[in-house]
Amino acid sequence: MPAINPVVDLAADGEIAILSVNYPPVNALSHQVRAGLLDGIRTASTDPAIKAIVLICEGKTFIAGADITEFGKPMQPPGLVEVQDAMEAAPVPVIAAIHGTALGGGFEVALCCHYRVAVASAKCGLPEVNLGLLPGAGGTQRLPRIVGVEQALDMVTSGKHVDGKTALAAGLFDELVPEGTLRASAIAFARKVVAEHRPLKRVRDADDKLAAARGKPEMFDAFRKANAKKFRGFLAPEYNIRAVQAAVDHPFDAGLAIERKLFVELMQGTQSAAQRYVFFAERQVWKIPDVPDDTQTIPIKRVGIIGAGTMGGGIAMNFANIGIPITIVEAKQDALDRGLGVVRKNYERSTKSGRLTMADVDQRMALFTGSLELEALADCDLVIEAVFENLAIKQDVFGKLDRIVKQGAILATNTSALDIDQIATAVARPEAVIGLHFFSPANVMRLVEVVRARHTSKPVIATSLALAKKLGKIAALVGVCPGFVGNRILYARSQQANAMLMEGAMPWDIDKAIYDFGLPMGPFAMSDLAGLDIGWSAERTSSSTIREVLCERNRRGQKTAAGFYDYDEQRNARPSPVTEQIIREFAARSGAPQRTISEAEILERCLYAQINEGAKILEEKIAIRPSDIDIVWINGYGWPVYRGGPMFYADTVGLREVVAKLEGYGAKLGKDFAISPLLRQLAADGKRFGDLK
Ligand code: T1G
Repeated sequence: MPAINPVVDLAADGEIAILSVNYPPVNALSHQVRAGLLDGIRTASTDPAIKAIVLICEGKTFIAGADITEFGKPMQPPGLVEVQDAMEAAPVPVIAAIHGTALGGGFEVALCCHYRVAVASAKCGLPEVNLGLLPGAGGTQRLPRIVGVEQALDMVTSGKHVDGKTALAAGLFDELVPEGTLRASAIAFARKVVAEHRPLKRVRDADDKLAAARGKPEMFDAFRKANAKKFRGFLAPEYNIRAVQAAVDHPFDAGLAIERKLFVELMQGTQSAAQRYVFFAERQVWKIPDVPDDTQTIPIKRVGIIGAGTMGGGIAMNFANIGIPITIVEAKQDALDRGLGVVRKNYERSTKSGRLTMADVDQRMALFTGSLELEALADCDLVIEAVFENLAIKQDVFGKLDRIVKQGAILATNTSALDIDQIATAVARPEAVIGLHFFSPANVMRLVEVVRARHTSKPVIATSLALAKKLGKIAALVGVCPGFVGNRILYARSQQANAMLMEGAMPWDIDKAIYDFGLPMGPFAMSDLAGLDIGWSAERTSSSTIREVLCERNRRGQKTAAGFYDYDEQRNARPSPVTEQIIREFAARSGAPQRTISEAEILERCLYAQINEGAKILEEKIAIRPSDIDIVWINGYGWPVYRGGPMFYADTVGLREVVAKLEGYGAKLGKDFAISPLLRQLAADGKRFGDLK
């Protein structure tokens, strides 16, 4: 049988045709793959010697979806539906042979085959919602016909990958075959189907699972209600729900047309553009121009953590989760016991949700060695310091580590703001010093800012990034400056938020604007959660800021049931007349003129100040690319992924508009505020941050 094209091959094993795709890295459904599949199916279907067709893929995975790099470009024929129709209508059985991850359009192709066999390690799913989309090639119509409405709703709105056993039980796979035997087993399965004259199972014809849901529209509303918090701000989950409902309410082709219409609406929207941008940004962030992929890395077999507090304990859990033994050092026994106790409690909490068993908890706790001696860290490959945020204390610790820890080890600090070059002056091997800035709770938050200091070596950088990936984190390599990327941009926003308090806005006005924009919490609610007395002391207080006055009045945040907000027993926040009075009096004392500030101004001043700071960070090469800044803010500060991050958002607003608004606000932005020259230049040139490579 003829090879079809460079990425699709057609061969035969006797009466069984084998249509194989070989388009690395993930056999995405590019136009060439689509053309090859259509041609292959037609050729095999019209060959009288062929009794069945096996569709299989080379490389690491079955088709992992439509080719996302083709989105936004004119679609080249054939369309995917044409390919699918040819498969479903084939006169002989078509069997999908699945390994790796059959995702999106790839799984939709498999659902058009009459049978699906897979190795046990295979996964399948419709993750389009993570791209701000829905399965646009029949997935929302065929999936519920196999698994029923509830499981279909869960799969298309979560985008989760379902494992082989679950897929078999749900009827998505017809047979699981031994690892490494996929091709031969699929051919044998095809022969069995032919020999037993099994029917050409067309999923589109199935109806019983839909019938069970017909006349029960309330189940969709119940699903919406149960997930309202999770879906807040996102368009795609709602569109997925409507498409699945169309499968219940309409015949197949009518449902397919509704799915198509909803898909096109999402594809043309800004949310999907943002989420597709983030998909590629999450892959770009690991690429460091001057640290090649083949840079030598240091094997990390044992990790040392200094400080068993909230951060130290959380960081340590990440390593125990992947089986790396940890030595955790504290100054006092009670602090050590308390720290390890918190770690065990956190693990035990996971047994309640069934994520861990008690055996898992014991196995992870067995990886912990507690000590009161820094000398216990001598043989560690990586030591992470998580002690009190004070430069002198950190320099003292690093000086001691330099004398104790074996050569070749990485000496890392979890500082969230201090100058790591200053910390590195305490050691004779500054090339081994790096910042690993985890976010609290460190065992949960996905982001790590990997901070490259002046002398940090490339193997230390490469090792730290590879390790972050192994920990299941997303890491952005950033340079040394106060607050690195995340906190520095947060500080720029706080300056505007605090300034607007003095001009007449209330904390709840500002928080509402930020919350409605899509962040999980505004700056003042966040401060109340963290505690207003961080860095405050009753001895040194001088009523010089609103925050100090609040602390002096024992309004230190949620923990005192009062801060910027008042809190009830369930910690629900409500605007506080006491805080309002404190702010009004404070502003009056400072002579600041009061005025009503619009939600638009609140947002623009907060967000555009962040964008401006991001531009300065790029100017200073503290971040490698704008999308890294977006990755930091999406994964560390709750910036909604459907807005792409501050830098992507700036491009959707238009940089000229951002500059014009900042110029418009002028002195209100503060005497030290200056518009970034890079931002000005890009705006003047009609360019976007997205044009910066
Ligand atoms: N299109 C184009 N490129 C893709 C791609 C895709 N679908 N998936 C991955 N890549 C690239 C990726 O950018 C990277 O490139 C390389 O492959 C390796 O990826 C009609 C409309 C499959 C689980 O959402 O989830 O079908 O950086 O680093 O960790 O309904 O990739 O090396 O240059 O992620 O092993 C639906 C997306 C599409 C799946 C593999 N499908 N991909 O993970 O490798 S929409 C998806 C993934 C759709 C239809 C709709 C993962 C993976 P580079 P990687 P990995």
